Parts: sequence; structure tokens; C-alpha cells
Amino acid sequence: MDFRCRWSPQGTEKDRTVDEPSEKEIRSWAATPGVLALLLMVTIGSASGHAQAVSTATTSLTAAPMTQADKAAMADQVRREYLHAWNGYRKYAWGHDALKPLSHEPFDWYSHSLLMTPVDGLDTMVLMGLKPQADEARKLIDTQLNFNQDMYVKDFEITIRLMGGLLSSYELTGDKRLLALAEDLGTRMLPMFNSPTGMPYEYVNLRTGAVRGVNSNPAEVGSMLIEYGVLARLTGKPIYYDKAKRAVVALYQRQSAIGLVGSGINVETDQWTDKTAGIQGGIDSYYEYLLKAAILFHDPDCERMWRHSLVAINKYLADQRPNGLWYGQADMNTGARTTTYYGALDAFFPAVLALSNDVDRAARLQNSSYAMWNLAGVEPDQLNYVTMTITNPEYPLRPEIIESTYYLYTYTHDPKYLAMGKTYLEALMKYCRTNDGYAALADVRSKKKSDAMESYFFAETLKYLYLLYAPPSTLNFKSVIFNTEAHPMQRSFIVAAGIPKKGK
Ligand code: DMJ
Repeated sequence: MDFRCRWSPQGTEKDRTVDEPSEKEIRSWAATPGVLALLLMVTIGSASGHAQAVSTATTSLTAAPMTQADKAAMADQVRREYLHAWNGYRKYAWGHDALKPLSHEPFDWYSHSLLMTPVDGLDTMVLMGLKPQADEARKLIDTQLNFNQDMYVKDFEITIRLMGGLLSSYELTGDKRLLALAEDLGTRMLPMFNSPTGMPYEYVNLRTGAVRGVNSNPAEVGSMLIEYGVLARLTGKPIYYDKAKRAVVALYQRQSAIGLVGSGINVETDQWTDKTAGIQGGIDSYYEYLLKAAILFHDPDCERMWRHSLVAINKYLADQRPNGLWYGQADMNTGARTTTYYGALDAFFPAVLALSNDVDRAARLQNSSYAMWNLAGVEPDQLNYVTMTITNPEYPLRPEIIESTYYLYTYTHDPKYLAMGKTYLEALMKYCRTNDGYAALADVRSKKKSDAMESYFFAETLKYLYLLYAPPSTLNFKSVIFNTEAHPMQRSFIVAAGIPKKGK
């Protein structure tokens, strides 16, 4: 396969063959019966996590259509919950990366704050119309965020949360300081790609450019292309796209003969350190970015890599069981099933399938994700889908199941997805809400909380929940591609130093 590693600004509509559904397709999906009964057999796992079924419940989701007023009330509620969590951060952790919602202590990832929560949460505030809060957060970022720090940072997290947040907020607000910060960050991070293979080291020192961490994985190698591609567009400097694309291609070229990738790879020796294939965390956004980069940049190489990967994913990882469609793990070389785990992180995949025009499969997988949520009233981080027992009981406020619900509602207009969203919001408010924020759950069975409120709760969880109910004019789904942290990037081509086309 011949890969063009240089990004070309010449992409046109006709280059694009992976895209959103046509109006006609949307109308035909929307015509499916509006009231469905979703019967999901769920077996509640035991507290020890062993395969001991303690009870069996039937969860029935009937989806009556929601009125515009109902939807507006839901959107308002989500907005209020965002404000509640934001006010907690503002009161106890202002200027830090995050709030610890039980102890009311601030939390910083590294020796200096990188303002994770404000940067990650800013575009959600803009979309929600929280203008005073957005302006205050932007002022904090504009005046206090300083990347000139002698500390090693995790490339993946900094890219998806900070680079993604700065770029999308720039596109939404036109605040040039945000773009300048993104470019400064991008320049400081470029040395991460200086490995013999072109795949990024795991950590880079923001001041010195020194790197460390040779053991990486597909998600961390492959989830740079949206952010660095948009940075290339906005600055007119293709180097950002070229480096990120070279890394993805290097990873893709090391896939097995049957088209699967493993869970761990050494970026210097290019040897796989873990040959477990799947769509789970560690691999997830590698696949997501192949598809999304194909759409966002009209990149035919990414489209080919996505199409080829999808065949192998559906052949070896998809697992149709009596209790529904799941995706498990397999040996990357033989395709033999190794384990049957599915979890909160895997729940991103219906969104990707829907974006790839396989709405039927997306809907079936979403039903399974919803069964997972209902197992204990909040989704566990992982279960064994054969025994329906919980193998990791945490719920760190993850967004993926809500993200897929939003995509499926957008594509089908089936009100059952609005009902699913209501289930999530009610559970979040019942089990995770604290006096000054929202807390992760250490165990979804006991509902015991833990002292963490990740910035993605602001960037993703509440954004997707809000967009599910907000008027479509809030954000034109067809005009953006979300990065893996839910930061919307404009699909329309924007020239360097140009004026963002969409304002808020
Ligand atoms: C987020 O940071 C991103 O969605 C990432 O791709 C996976 N994990 C978290 C949320 O669960």
C-alpha cells in the first residue's frame, strides 16, 4: 500500500467516501417504529466478581416520544449539573487541574497545573451558552496557562484533552491566544515523534524536549492525527500532520497478517509486547481516528486503513451471543478468541460504527452497552459478557456510552435513545452527585464513591448528554468531527490565520 505521508490541503468533497448518512438515509431510519420495547436479560454479578449469578432481571425500555419542552427541560437539567460541578471546581480548585470532589482538595497531574478542567471543559461551556463562566475560564487560560515547564507529560492525555480543547475552543470563540497556546504546545511536543519508527514515546518533557517511555499502545500512537492535523490546518504548518500520520502508518504497517493490532508495542524496536487484539482501552481511539481522519482530512490512506481494519474487527472481535452483540478479545495473529470482556471504554464503538454508516450494528451493540449499564444501575468499567459478571466495578464518570447514544439518536431520531439518556442522567444524579461536584464510583455495586472528578466529565460526559437534548442548532453534527475527548473540530477547511467559520 502506498501511503502519502504529506498532508494536502487539496482535499475535496469528492475525495470523501466515508461520511455521514444522506438525508434520505436519515429519513428512512427515522421512519422505523418510534416506540420500541427493548428487552434485555441482565444477570447481576456477585460482589466478588466471580461468575455467580445472584439474580436475573429484565430491563424494559419503552420509548415514548419526547416533546420539545421535555427535551428542553432535560438540556436545562444537564446544564445545571454542569454548573454545579463547575462551581465546585471554581470554589475549591481554581487554577488547578481538577477538584477532588469528596475531600474538596485540588489535584494536579504534574508539578505545575496545566488547567486540565478549564481547558477540557471550555468548549462545553460555550456550547451550553454559559457565557460568564466561559469568559472567566478563557481569561484564566489566556493569562495563566504556561507550557514552559520542566516536566514530563503523557503525550496522549495532553494531546486529546489540552490540544483538543484549545483548538476546538479557538474555533468556537476566535480567541487567538488559544491557538497560540496550541501551537506552543505542539512545538514543545513534536520531539515525542523522534523514535526510530516514528511512533511517539509515551512522555515528553515540555521544556527540554527529552522523551521517555518506549512501551506504548495503538491508542497512544494513533490518536494524534485529528489534533495535529487541525493544528497543521490552522497554522499552515504541515509538519504536525506529517509526523502524526507517519506514526499511524508505522503502527498500521505492523498489524498482523489477518489485519489486527495488539495492545502493546515498543516504539523503538517495533516489537509487539502484548498481542491481545480488541477494541478496548489501549486500542480504541486508534481505530476511531482512522475513520475520523479519513472524514476530517479527506485522507484516502486513512480511509483504506479504516476499511481494512474494520473487516478484521468484525470478523475476529465481534461476538454474537444469545444475549446480544459484543466485541471481545482475540489473538492478533490467529484471530482465536482469548477473553470475553467488554466495558465502559468499549462503549465508544457504536458511535464509530454509526459514523461509518453501519447503524444497524451500532444499534445492536448499543443495546448491549445499555444492558451493561443496567446490570448495577451504573455501568462497570468491565464485565465478562458471557457470564454477565462484573470484572472491574469502577465507574470513573466515563462518557462513551452517552457518546454512542448521542450519535445513534442523531442518525435514527429514535426516542429510545432519549430515554437511555434519561437513565444515565438520573443515575449520575442519584449515585455520583456530591455537595460540590460529581464523584467517580469505586464500586458500582455498593455505589461507594471515590475522590475523583476527571476533566473528561466536563469535556465529554456532560457535553454529549447536553447535545442529546439540545436543539440541533446548538452544534451542527454534520459540520464537525469530535476528537476522542469530545472536542468538536470544524470539517470546513480553514486557512492559516483565517477567521473561524463558525462562531458562537
Ligand atoms: C477520555 O479521556 C477519552 O475518551 C479517551 O479516548 C478514553 N478515556 C477517557 C474517557 O473515558
